[in-house]
Amino acid sequence: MYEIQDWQHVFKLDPAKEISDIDLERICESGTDAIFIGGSDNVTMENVLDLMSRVRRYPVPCVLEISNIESAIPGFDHYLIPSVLNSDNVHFHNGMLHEAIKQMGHMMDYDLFTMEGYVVLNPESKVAKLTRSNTDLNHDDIAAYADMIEQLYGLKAMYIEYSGTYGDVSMVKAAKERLIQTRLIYGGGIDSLQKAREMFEVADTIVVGNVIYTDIKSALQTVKVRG
Ligand code: 1GP
Repeated sequence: MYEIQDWQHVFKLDPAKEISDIDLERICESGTDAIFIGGSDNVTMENVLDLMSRVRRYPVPCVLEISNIESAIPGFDHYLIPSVLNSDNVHFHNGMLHEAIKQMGHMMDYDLFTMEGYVVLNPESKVAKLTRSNTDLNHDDIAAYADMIEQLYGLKAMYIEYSGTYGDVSMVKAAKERLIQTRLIYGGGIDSLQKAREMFEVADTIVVGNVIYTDIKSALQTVKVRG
């Protein structure tokens, strides 16, 4: 069983981006807790399958963060389903999920799936534009989303997504203060050990993405946050 409670540090690989075998080996053998595979655009069955089979050579949990139905393929250790709560488009709350269950529910092992209550906060990110997220939120807004996710939806994970930029620590704190059992996952702009440490002081899990492709050495340094 792969439990999100066990994950402190995660690398997120984008199937639409190139990564050499040597860099992939460094990432997979870095001591990180899991590899997430996910992205906002150009995510296809082919590139997800290709990346999954390459990551599979290493004994690290391989997790698909589902971006679209087409690329939701079997073979992963775990699946994360983002529900973007500050999107104005119901498709990104539950529409895609409803369609997926209609098509594939009969063969889904629900124990392998975890829903993430997503809140997207970088207005310039692809994910914010794609999902038409309202990123103009204050501390009360994010705290209310945290309560909604844990107290009402009862989700195991809240994901604060600043993809592409380093986030406002005080916003992450405002969410964390409301959460009791729900795990707080933070991703966005972590490109150094110092930033990794700062966010990991607040969040339960940190996700490191883009810097893998721009500065692999700094990416590898971030794993040191793990206890
Ligand atoms: C993206 O949250 C992840 O979904 C990580 O963000 O790519 O900015 O590291 P970065």
